[in-house]
Amino acid sequence: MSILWQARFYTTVNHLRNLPDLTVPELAFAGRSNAGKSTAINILCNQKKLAFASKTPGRTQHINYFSIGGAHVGQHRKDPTIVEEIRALLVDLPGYGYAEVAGSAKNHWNELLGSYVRNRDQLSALVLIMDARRPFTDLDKQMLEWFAPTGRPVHCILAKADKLNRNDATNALRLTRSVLASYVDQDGKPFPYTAQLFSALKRTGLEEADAKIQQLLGLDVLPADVLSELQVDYQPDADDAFDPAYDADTDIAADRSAP
Ligand SMILES: Nc1nc2c(ncn2[C@@H]2O[C@H](COP(=O)(O)OP(=O)(O)OP(=O)(O)O)[C@@H](O)[C@H]2O)c(=O)[nH]1
Ligand SMILES: [Mg+2]
Repeated sequence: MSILWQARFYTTVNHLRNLPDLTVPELAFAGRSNAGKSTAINILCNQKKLAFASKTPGRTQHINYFSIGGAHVGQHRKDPTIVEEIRALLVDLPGYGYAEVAGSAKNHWNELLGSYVRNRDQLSALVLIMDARRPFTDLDKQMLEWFAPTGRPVHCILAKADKLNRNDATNALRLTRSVLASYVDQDGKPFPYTAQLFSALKRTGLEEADAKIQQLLGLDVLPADVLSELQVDYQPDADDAFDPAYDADTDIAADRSAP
């Protein structure tokens, strides 16, 4: 069982001014419309209808937030989420590149998405979901360009890998990694960018994605309050101090010869 299975719907936002004021780390799923963002969230969180997935592109039109922590797996959905116990937020972003969206709505989305990924302090990492058959469309590159100045990690998920044969899937992954490697900072150091293949249909790449997301959100370590409880309150006294004249061999020999 993954901690992501605890995910619950938290809020939906249509304007940046309404973004939640929690300070916990956020991880956002970005990608073209129909790439498989909502489906990936559902399968990672082991819930059929957490995020709306649909055959109709442009289904996710607002920024949807899901909380991790603050509720248990199997808790009734009418039981309130304990906000103070939320440890992280997953964010399902509206897809971009959907041709049939009217001009003004398209501008609204682009502005919303651009400002969000560039300016959201809590945004610890981006999961960029791309159709494995056509990674790195211009809009995907635009997304990376927006986010790159933050220096924060990006994990690319090549979704719908079931639509490719093994050879083509391997090539898509290789191509993706080489594009990612071309992003370097002023000192020539590569950005923390990673990639993997994924299929919601076949459930391939699920464990890898789950582990990566937990790591990016710091959920793979115990929370600070649990850690501090586990810590033994150890204060070395003077006798414990290291004595440079101490010779372990002599000590052991003396010990052995003792009656
Ligand atoms: N074969 C296959 N189909 C998938 C996979 N992932 C998603 N799909 C299908 O792709 C379609 C779009 O999936 P969504 O998850 O709604 O896509 P989205 O990125 O959230 O789209 P928007 O909300 O429009 O931005 C649905 O019909 C899914 O069933 C996959 O791994 N394999
Ligand atoms: Mg969606």
